[in-house]
Amino acid sequence: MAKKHIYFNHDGGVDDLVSLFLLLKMDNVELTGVSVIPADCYLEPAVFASRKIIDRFGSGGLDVAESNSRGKNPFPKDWRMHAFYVDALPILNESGKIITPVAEKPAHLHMIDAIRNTPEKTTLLFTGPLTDLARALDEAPDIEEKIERLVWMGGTFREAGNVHEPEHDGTAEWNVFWDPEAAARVWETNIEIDLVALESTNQVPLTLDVRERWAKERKHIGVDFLGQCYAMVPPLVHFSTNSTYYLWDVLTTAFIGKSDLVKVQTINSVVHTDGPSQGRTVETPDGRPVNVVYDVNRDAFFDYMTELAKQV
Ligand code: AGV
Ligand code: CA
Repeated sequence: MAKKHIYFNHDGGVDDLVSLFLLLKMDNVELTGVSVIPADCYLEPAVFASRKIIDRFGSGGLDVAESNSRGKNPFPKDWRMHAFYVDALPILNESGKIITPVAEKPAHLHMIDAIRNTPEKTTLLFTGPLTDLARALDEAPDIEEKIERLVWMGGTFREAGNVHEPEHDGTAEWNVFWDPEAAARVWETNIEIDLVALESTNQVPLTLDVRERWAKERKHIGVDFLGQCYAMVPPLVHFSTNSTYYLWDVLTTAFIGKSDLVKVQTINSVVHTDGPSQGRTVETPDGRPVNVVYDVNRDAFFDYMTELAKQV
């Protein structure tokens, strides 16, 4: 089987870190690099957790790059704390040592090297803001032709986003809102973009039945890890609130490993970079095309991620 070459840039949330774990378990994926941007996380615990996940569940050969990018609109502190909880899980600290090193270069330069040093084209998986990609493209425009595609969790084409902040109208999704200019920069390129937007993830909230399933199957160490991680964040019970957790990034990652879990449609769009709608992605006939996931086989998705977790 020809493996896909994946470079993964994430922002240390529970679902970002679970995504890293699952990528390491996909037999059709070769990870060529991992980097962490301090958007929906604090950098230090997110990098520690990433290195420990690679140690525990990977097969070596990777380092983890730290991003020095800064966003325009910071994430809420409560959410950024999640990386500390994952980093502290006993299963990641059993060995008492960390082997996977921190890369010498910052994330955007690390990614340029990884793309240039991989003979095949690289698929980029981004589950946080696009800042490091925008910077890499400015620094090394030559990498564009070696990018197979960008698979990104970001945006929404509905009225209601998930940003509920002063001076904003609520139409944006957080990964765009953190750095709208970066998304707009990537929109200017000819890179093929597959988008998991908020409407794509509405069918995969964290629910109690999913938690129960992972609890029942916790004899598998990887399934127990899923259960421990998703014990940290609030599920959908009666109605969706601002803190309700969806499997945003995990769906995006599953799309890489098994694209027939979802249906995709092409939408032409632009990114708003200023004012009360900053970070909003809007459909417009003369906008740039993106392939948006609009339907998910929910049961097959949860089966897939749970089976991957049993591969430990
Ligand atoms: O907007 C979704 C993005 C995803 O990349 N993140 C979380 C996922 O990693 C931001 C976010 C939105 N709502 C959240 C978020 C919440 N309730 N808790 C934590 N992060
Ligand atoms: Ca994320």
